Amino acid sequence: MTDFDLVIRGGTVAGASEVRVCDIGITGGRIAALGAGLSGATTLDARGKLVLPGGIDSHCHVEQLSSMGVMCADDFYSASVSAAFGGTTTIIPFCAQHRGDSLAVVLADYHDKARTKAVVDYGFHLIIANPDAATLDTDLPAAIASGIRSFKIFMTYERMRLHDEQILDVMAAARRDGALLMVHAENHGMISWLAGRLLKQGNAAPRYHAICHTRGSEAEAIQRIVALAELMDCPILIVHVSTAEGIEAIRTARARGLQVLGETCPQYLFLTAKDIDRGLEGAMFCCSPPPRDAAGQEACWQGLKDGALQVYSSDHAPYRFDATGKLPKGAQTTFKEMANGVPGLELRLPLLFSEGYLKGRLTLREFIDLGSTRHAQTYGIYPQKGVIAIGADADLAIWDPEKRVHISAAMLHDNAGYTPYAGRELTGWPVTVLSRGEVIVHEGKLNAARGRGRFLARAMSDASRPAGKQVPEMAQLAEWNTPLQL
Ligand code: DUC
Ligand code: ZN
Ligand code: ZN
Repeated sequence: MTDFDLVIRGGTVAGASEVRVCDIGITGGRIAALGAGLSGATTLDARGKLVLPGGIDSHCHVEQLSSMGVMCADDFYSASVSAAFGGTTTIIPFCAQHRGDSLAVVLADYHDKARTKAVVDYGFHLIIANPDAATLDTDLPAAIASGIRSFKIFMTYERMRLHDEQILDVMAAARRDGALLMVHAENHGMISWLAGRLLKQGNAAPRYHAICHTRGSEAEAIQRIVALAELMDCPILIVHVSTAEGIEAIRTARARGLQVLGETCPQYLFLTAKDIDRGLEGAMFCCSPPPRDAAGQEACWQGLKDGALQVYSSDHAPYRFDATGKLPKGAQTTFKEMANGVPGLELRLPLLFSEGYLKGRLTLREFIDLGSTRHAQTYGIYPQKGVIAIGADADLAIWDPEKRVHISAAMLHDNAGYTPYAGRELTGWPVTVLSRGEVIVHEGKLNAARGRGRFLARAMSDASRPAGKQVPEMAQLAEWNTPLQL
């Protein structure tokens, strides 16, 4: 007589409140017991290994068309397989509206694409580039009610950016419907002015990308979006923060009691602008914002440590180093024409485990929080995901903390064809990965049917609850009994 479908035996298990050696009993895809001497129909030996919540990557681009019309190299199959091999069991990619698109049509299309291909569970964020009445008053509330409780807007990119009044409209909608607003914060004018001048003078190599996207452009945009959010009392999360100045702006806003969250990504911890300065090949390291310098990396580590930055995501944006992606005009491609973004779904957690946890920059709990738990809490899927606790989905990554891995593009499962982290030696690897109790990766082999991943309808999270702070002018309106209709 066995008590559970599966027992994971004798691993060092990071539960919600303590790390201890125990068995995990799994039944019906959920964690049913934590204890000693459990018996299961099948047993998985985890002695000497760490059993951690599966990772959650809440910022990745999958089967998404860029604003320049370039399709990224991964579809929902390759991206989710790559995620699984890197210990990530939930992804939240974007469903991207472009100008002129109907949000409802675009969303139906992303559902179709993901449903038949994803091998891990997934949610969606929206990208809003066309904040017209149909979008804000009809399609957006419907999408939010269907469990898509976050959306991203851009302050830069010619074809994506919203101006300040549009941003205020979007904030009003987010607040009204209980969604979290994610913001790509860079000052468009500074970037495009510099790019125009540089290109005119014949400076077109990838390295000029990092010059145009100045530190100040990130800091200015974060300060501006914080001011707009304060006017609306609208919670915001600044994605892919890369600079000390930007992090400081978030810290200051948080110290004032504003609901401002931040995210950083591997490229800001492990790459610098020097990586871009290698001729045309530098395109493989180009993303927006760009990697900075050692001081910027240090600021990002500090931000992760002290809570200015809540989550660590990949911003996986895979484009091949050829005419289908980075180089639409071959060697003649200017830095303004390259597809923006770097791959990182699979290496996100191994990089942080090896260089963050094992090197003593982060505790094990911080590693788990930054790579999994906080994503679940922030985006409304906690405690179904992001925690090892009774009743939670058995989404688990079993890490061999001593396994040494030499990184190469060939060992990875995405379609980018390169990795910015090639040649590094990492320690620690997720050798077995479970999704809802099914072993989907074990010792380098995939055992997951296409389309087994399920859509996650997410709940409103505390992160998207307004702080309840009114600016004096709004308070005055309320006093006059003329509150604004949002
Ligand atoms: N920057 C973005 O804003 N999105 C995708 C990739 C990138 O570099
Ligand atoms: Zn962005
Ligand atoms: Zn992105």
